[in-house]
Amino acid sequence: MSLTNGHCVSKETWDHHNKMMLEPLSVNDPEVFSIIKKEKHRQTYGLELIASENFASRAVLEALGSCMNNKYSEGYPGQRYYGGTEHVDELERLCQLRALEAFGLNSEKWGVNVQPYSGSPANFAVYTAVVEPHGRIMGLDLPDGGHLTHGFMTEKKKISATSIFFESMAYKVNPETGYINYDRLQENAKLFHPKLIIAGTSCYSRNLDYARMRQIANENGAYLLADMAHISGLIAAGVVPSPFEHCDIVSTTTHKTLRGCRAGLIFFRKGVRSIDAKGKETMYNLESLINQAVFPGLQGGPHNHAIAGVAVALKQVMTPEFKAYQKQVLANCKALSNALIDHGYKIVTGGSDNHLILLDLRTKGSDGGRTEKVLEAIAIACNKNTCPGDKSALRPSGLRFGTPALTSRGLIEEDFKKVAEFIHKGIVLTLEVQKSMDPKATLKDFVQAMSQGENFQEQIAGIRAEVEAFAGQFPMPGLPEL
Ligand code: DSN
Repeated sequence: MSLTNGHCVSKETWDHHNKMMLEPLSVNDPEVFSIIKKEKHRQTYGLELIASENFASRAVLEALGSCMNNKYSEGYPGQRYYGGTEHVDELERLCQLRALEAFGLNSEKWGVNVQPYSGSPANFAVYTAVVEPHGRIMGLDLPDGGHLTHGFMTEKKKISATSIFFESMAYKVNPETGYINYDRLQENAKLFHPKLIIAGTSCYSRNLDYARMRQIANENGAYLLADMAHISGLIAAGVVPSPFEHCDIVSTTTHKTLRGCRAGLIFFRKGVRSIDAKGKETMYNLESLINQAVFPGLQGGPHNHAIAGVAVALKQVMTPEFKAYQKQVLANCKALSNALIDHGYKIVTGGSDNHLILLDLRTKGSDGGRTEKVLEAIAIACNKNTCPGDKSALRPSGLRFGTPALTSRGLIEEDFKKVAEFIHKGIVLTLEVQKSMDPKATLKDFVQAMSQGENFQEQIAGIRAEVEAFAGQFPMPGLPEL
């Protein structure tokens, strides 16, 4: 029914609606704006050492926040189920080209799907593409540095969908050395006959032996998937070995060392897969299997704003500045590792080939949960993590630290020595709090003691002020205000 001027709503309400659609966030939703401002403050004045995180550039965030968010485009370039897709087609093709170029791939031999919403859906798409329901998958165990999506299950429960819908058998690291036990993987693969082996990690500081894993995959007629999510930026810059030479499929997220917005990519081989003794060729058919698994198998419309952000990030990846950045990520990681060793800490495997280290607190009589809480209180963000040989995942004894995010803010080796000092102060304080308590006290009791003791609170406030003053000196990439 018309109220005024032929409208079904009042003119005043309609005018307000139209004004609302044009208001900036700060005016339109001060509540969300203020939460984002607080997060920006946390990121700016804290030390971000979570190995999987990074700071996307301003250009990436502008593309992510663009009108590309508004467009539906189920299907692939040139074959969509929606009209008005000429520009998203152009964007998706550009993103595909850049993805291949960024990793030095020949488009005759490799294709790429740029639609996965992130790394977990990308991996699940790969499994559904090439492994039949309840087919067999082998990945590095989560407590040994693998990822949830690589098939994680415990003795009591299948946790990851990968272990629920497929049969999963983990391979492990040697608990003494912290290095992957490839011999055991080879033996077990011969018994388990996997359809797919995953060469990928979430907390492993050493280079993978892709050639060895290829050999094991070949012995079993298995596909070899590299999940390079953590190290894809390092690979693109050529500062760690590339999996492409040895793998059939390579998946990645785009927001870790690759420094884009949150999304996923799946690279797949094209052309000849194998030639038998009589010279008969078997061709790969991964392109159609993987594309169909992503859409319509698992996903609906691609996130075109994310594809825009990824395309921008991939252009940056191909610059000399990005290569310099990745070299610095490695140098900073070594500096952090060495400085912590100098402070008397044990680093799993004794160091790192990449962007992360795992600090083992067992020799200090503490664990990852307690130290993570104190470090958080002094504005240092990191993860608790199991160490090789940990008996329970409920009390992980390590801390995972990564250098990609702070390196994006311009920190160099000398700065990471300072970062190591702050970490050391946090751990010393953790031990002090622990000493004041019953050794069997729970983590909850620990957090209570930490925040109630006046002396502890004072010390936390003092170190936090130092950390904030230090972190605040470094520029923060991204959008100026948000
Ligand atoms: N959860 C991420 C990590 O922190 O390693 C990987 O997806």
